[in-house]
Formats: sequence, C-alpha cells, structure tokens
Amino acid sequence: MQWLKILIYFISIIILNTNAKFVRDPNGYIAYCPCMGRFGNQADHFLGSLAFAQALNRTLILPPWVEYRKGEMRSRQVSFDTYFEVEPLMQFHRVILMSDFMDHLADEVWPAKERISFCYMERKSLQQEKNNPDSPNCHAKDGNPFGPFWDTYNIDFVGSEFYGPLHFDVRHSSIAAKWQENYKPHKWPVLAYTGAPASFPVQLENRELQKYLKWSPKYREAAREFIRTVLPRGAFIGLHLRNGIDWVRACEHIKDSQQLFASPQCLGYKNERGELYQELCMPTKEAIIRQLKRTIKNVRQLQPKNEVKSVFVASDANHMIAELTNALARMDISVHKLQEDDPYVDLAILGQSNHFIGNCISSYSAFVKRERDTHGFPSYFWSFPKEKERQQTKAHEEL
Ligand code: GFB
Repeated sequence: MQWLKILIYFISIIILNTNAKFVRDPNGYIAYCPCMGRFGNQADHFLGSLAFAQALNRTLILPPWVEYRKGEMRSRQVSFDTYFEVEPLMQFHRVILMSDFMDHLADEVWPAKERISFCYMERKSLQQEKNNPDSPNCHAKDGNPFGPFWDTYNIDFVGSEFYGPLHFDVRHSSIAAKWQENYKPHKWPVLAYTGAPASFPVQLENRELQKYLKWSPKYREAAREFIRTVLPRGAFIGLHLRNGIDWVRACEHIKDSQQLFASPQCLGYKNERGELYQELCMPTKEAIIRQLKRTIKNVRQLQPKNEVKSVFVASDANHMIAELTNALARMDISVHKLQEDDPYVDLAILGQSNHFIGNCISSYSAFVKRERDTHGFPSYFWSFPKEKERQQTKAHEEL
C-alpha cells in the first residue's frame, strides 16, 4: 500500500499547486460578453474593457472570442488564449481566463445564487411573456450569442442591476471612482456585463494597449511558415480587401454618416483629416490596382535594396488574384492568398508584411494597423487621402 500513499501524496501536491496559482483578488473582477460584432469589433471592445478594468482596479476575466459559423444557430465560444497569449497582458493589468476563473474561483468568489447581470437599463426580452413591468430585467441570456456565451460556463443569473447613469469613459472623467463607490468588491465581487464595458470604435487613448496582444505560438508560427515557404524571398505587401455582400450593404450608410465603424483611424476622431466618402469604404478595382502599383513604385524609390517581390491578399470575399496577377506580371511580382480560409492567419500575416494597405472603415483592418503601429511598420488605406486631394497635395509639393 506504500505506492498508493505516494500516489495520493503526488496528486495532492499537483492539486495544491494548481489552486495556488488562482488566488482570489480582493478587489474583485469584471466579466463581460463580447456580444457585438465579429472579431474586429470584439478586439476594439477588448482594449477598452482592459482599460476599464485597470481603472477600476479589478481583475479582467478574459472572455472567449465569439464566433459565428455558417448554418449554425448558436455562436461558438473560442478560448481567449487560442489566438493570444495571456502572459503579456499581465504587464498591463491583472487578467484571468474565463475558464480558469470558473473552474478554480467561481464557487468561492461568485456562488451560483449570487450571480447578477449588469446592464445600463432594462433590456426587454423578445419573448413578451418574459417581460414583467414589476420586475425589470437585463435578460442577459436572451438570444444569440447572449445565451450560448454564458451557457459555455454554465452561468445563470439570479437578478439584474441597472448601472445607469454610470458609463465607461474612464479616460475623460472621474467615473472610475464612482463605480468603486457604488459597487464595493466585498458586496459585488464580479461585475458581469451583458456587453463590453467599452466603446466602439476603440478610443484613441486605448489603441496603444494593442501592444499587449501577442499572437499565440500557433498563429505566430502559421504566419511565419506561410511567409517562409509560400512567398518568394524579399519584401511583400499585405492587402486587405473587404468586399463581401455585408460590406456592400454597410457602405450604403456612408452617405448619412460622419464616421462609420473604424473610420476615425484615418479621418481622425473629430474628422480632422476629412469626411467620409464612398471609395474609402469600397474602392474600385481600378483604384486598387492604381494604388498598389504606386505603392510598389514608391517602395522601389525609397528602399531600392528591399524590392517588393510579392503581394499577399486577405479578403472575406473577392481576393482579385487574377486581376492583380495580371496587373503586376510585368513587374515580376507574384500574388498569393491562403490556400484555406483562416481570418486569424490572414491577420497574423498582414501584421508581418513590409507594407500594408487596408480598409479604413473596417475594424478588421484596424486590428492590423494597430498591431503594425506597435512595431513601427508602415500602413496605408485604400483611397486615402482622396485621389483628387492627393493630386493637389502632390502638385503643391512639386511647386
Ligand atoms: O472583424 P469584423 O468585425 O470587421 O467583421 P469589419 C468582419 C469579419 O469578416 C471578420 C471576416 O471577423 C472575418 O471573419 N473577414 C473580413 C475576413 N476580412 C477578412 C479577411 O481578409 N480574411 C478573412 N479570412 N476573413 C464590419 C463590422 O466588419 O462589418 C460591423 O464592424 C458590421 O459590425 C459590418 O457587421 C457589416 O469592421 O470589417
């Protein structure tokens, strides 16, 4: 029986060590559902939520990424660390994976009978019979992805808390202190929001938090492998072509908006660099080819020793491989895309390209732009500045 005692001894050491890694934060936690939009939107929201958690001095529970697959009624939740490392985020603020929190701390910190969901004001349920005027509710699990998100961790809420008029702009007000005053951690150990406690697009001040988002080894390696084995040796230009049917429809909003999605990244948060225009959202094929050729020429002039040898195209719909290959044939530049569609490998490769041209309105492009900014890599936007304005600036410079 000696061996059994030794086995039990080692198992208890392992259990104790695992639990020692997860010590309760007396300052409390913040949880939220990234329930709006796809990856680009969620990434913008993530940076704001990280800043918010830091301002309130609560540990941020890292939510899984919410993904939507064709033909599936329920969203899929993909663990945060599938795409990004947890460790580098700790340099900025305390974070914990949602699965770790639920597996190791929730029973003690956030018992099932004390789980309250937070929303600004009452959220009506789509199922009329659930709406009770005497008992307003956040209906935090109503619909997709709300239900599937919390279900992933078997979370049910026993009540709702309406936090209005508090808001999330911790960068421009003293609101963090008010949150702390209203919601003391011993009484409210977890503030669990129905949506991200952040604005979209990401605030200017929070853009630089991107530097703490480091690709997981799997995606870093996939990008490196593609660049090493598929692309010819030499510099390459990364292109993001956002042109699916959802985008065509979204671009129709251009005419009645000052800003759309990520557009402040080129127009400025107060439109200080211009107004919205159609080509910024959906450049024509001709404009894309013109701008690409111009960029290649400029790189040749400015960096003659690091000539562009290839172009990598990421797209949600039309990669324009034939048109681009044809247009660049005389320059001896090849055009590539992933063999198998993968939005995350696309992003990781675009982040590594020598030059990048993205879509100013797209938050997917914005992710790439921010990542490249943290490395000092150059990025440009399709049809920005406006062609007419660009010609005027050029003429002015030549005078
Ligand atoms: O990321 P996202 O919020 O960016 O949504 P936008 C676009 C999604 O389309 C990405 C796919 O998360 C990807 O799944 N996608 C876009 C791509 N570009 C590529 C690409 O180059 N390669 C691959 N593989 N996939 C806006 C949203 O999308 O679209 C708005 O912000 C709205 O909420 C609008 O839904 C219609 O900002 O571009």
